[in-house]
Amino acid sequence: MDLHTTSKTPVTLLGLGDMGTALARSWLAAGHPLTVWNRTPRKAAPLAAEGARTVATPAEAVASAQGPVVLCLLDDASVGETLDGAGLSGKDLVNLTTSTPAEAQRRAHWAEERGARFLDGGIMAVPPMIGRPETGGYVFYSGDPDLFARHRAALEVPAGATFVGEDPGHAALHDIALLSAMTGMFAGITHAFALMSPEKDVDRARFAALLAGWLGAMSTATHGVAAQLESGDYTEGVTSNLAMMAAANDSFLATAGDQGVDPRLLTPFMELMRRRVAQGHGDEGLAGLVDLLRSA
Ligand code: FVH
Repeated sequence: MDLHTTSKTPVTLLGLGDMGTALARSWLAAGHPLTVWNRTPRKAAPLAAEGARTVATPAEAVASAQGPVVLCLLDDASVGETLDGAGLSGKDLVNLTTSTPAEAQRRAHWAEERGARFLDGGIMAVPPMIGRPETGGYVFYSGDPDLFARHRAALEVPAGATFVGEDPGHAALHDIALLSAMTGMFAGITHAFALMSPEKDVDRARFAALLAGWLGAMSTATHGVAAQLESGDYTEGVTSNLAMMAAANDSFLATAGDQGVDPRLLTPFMELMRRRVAQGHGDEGLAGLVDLLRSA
């Protein structure tokens, strides 16, 4: 595509793995001039056939960039290797590579030292969700707010864009917080199916639908925790208090034993609840457990 025949922001993309390729296709489909580079060049060939311009080196890609230089690589180390030797002065870097908050902060500082503007991103989507707004996928961004504003339209092509602050580590922190919560949910799902699995007369698909509905309904607990942490009153709005929940844990453990299920995915959280109740906070909701975790 001729860069001068479209008003769409030209995008440069380094990294054509599963996610990078999905991002590339969304920009091409939306008519953005796209320049791509990948360490293994053969992965760029299908995109070249679809209209992308391919270049031989990251330095060449960055040098010719007239819009955001998006990185979607394996990890922070591969970002450093890829950009080593590229002339970054005056360039707009948007790093969608999964990083820790500390890595993102260091990378932002590293980029600024080299004269580049920097935005970090945490992708809350899997490749099939890219370019499909109806799936609800989005990307957390943090770092330079002017850079986000300047390239927002292009960045919203693959998935929604949610800016979470000027601290470049905040996108990664939001990303990892959500994924950590997901890990806890997956642990619960695993335990629930283990409890049910000896029962040959239980329809798994029906149980799965019941479980999904229940998890969805319970997920609104997030708002109660936020309100309690904000007000400092951990009894605010409590409908199911810790003492009641901790007492019910005995039934959960007994049932796990009866069904031959190892309770290890639940017991650390139950122990936290027990400690908070023992400290005299049985009338609270979940917010006090946040304090317990932070003081561990
Ligand atoms: N795929 C997913 O479901 C998740 C969804 C949430 C966000 N992640 C993160 O996105 C980054 C890229 O993920 P990906 O799915 O594209 O990953 P791969 O398919 O494994 O591709 C990795 C690309 O990185 C290149 N690469 C690896 N090491 C180096 C290096 N030292 N120097 C230069 N490039 C490197 C690799 O190149 P090649 O192997 O094809 O030559 C791929 O382009 C990632 O941070 C996820 O956590 C995806």
